[in-house]
Amino acid sequence: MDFKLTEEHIMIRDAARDFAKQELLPGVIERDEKQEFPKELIKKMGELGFLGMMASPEYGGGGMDTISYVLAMEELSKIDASASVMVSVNNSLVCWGLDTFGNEEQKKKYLSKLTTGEKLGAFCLSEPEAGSDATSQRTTAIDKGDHYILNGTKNWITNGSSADYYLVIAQTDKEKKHKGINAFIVEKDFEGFEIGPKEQKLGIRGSDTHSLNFNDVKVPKENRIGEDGFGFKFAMKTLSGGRIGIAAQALGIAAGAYELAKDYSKQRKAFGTEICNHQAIAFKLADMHTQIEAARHLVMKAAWDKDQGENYDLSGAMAKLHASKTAMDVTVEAVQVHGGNGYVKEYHVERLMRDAKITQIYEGTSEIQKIVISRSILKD
Ligand code: COS
Repeated sequence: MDFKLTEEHIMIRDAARDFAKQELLPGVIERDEKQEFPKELIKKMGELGFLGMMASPEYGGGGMDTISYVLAMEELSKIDASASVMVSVNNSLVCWGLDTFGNEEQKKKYLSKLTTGEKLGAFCLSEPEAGSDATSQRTTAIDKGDHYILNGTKNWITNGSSADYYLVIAQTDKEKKHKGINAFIVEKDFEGFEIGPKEQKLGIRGSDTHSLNFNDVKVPKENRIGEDGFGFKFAMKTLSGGRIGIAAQALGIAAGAYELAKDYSKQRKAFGTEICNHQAIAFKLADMHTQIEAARHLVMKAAWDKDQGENYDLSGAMAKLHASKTAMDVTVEAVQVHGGNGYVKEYHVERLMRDAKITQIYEGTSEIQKIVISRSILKD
């Protein structure tokens, strides 16, 4: 066993850390308040290679391993989880999905633009009545020979209005249940595609989340991903990797809040000494650090499994379950360590606490992760 990072990993982690401090930290409070994220920042992330880290170099990707990706995700998430969710969706769901299951034409036409930040992607599975119960897709894709006609609504879509290309899951043949589901690439300007209102959210407020409507949207057959009926497997396989990215995001939120709390405790004085000298605070920091280290090991193990070609459904689900709980626990404690200052925006920890909650919900709730974990351990 070797717990050491390679020099290349350290370089990537440090580059992400510098970018987050220099480019994401200024304005992070205002972006959260206004619920916006400037296009130029997305472009910059693309130019620096953060949007297509693991994708094949022949399509403009960085060709990096999953360890590099989670290291970058952790660093970006310490500062701005709204930026990191855009990075995560574009990398693990959209680029990875297309790189792994798309055909040559789809990769040339779409992937090569998504890896560089020229275009941004979104992943559209959830519906008003199909969140956790993902097989119950109501959006339909009727086969019309050389094209499909899409009708329906998708909900809570990250990058909802800022994306250019949307991977959309829809039901082609209801009789066949999940085996009758397909995945499609939909372009923003396809006729009948409509972006619904922006959600007003508790956290990750900089990232734009929308519902989407499909009204007789004509999608060419060449935009279907994989064989007919492959859509549900496509979604499940893609989400398995996505969960590692979200676990890394949760880890970063926790680590960011912990670092702020530790620094604060060394400066703030009460009862004649820095508050870190009080066991009440020191023990909180000890618990936070231990939980974060455990989460980091689970995240790294899941990333390593993926890089080694091992099955990562179980390790990814465990990483997400534990890291997202850690993000909640640690951010709540970080606010407590900051006392009254923790409750105001300029100290950042209240935002991290609000951002943490979504990691227990999206890309499979904690309860869904427990389904995946329990099924996996009980099948042997
Ligand atoms: N990789 C490949 N295939 C998978 C898979 C995975 N990780 N997980 C499930 N499948 C396949 C199964 O093998 C099965 O195919 P076969 O019938 O050919 O064997 C098919 O998918 C259906 O699986 P299953 O019967 O287990 O479906 P369930 O309805 O019981 O649901 C869960 C399984 C709960 C795990 C799934 O619905 C899920 O992950 N839901 C959460 C979705 C989600 O993350 N939503 C958030 C949206 S993104 S913000």
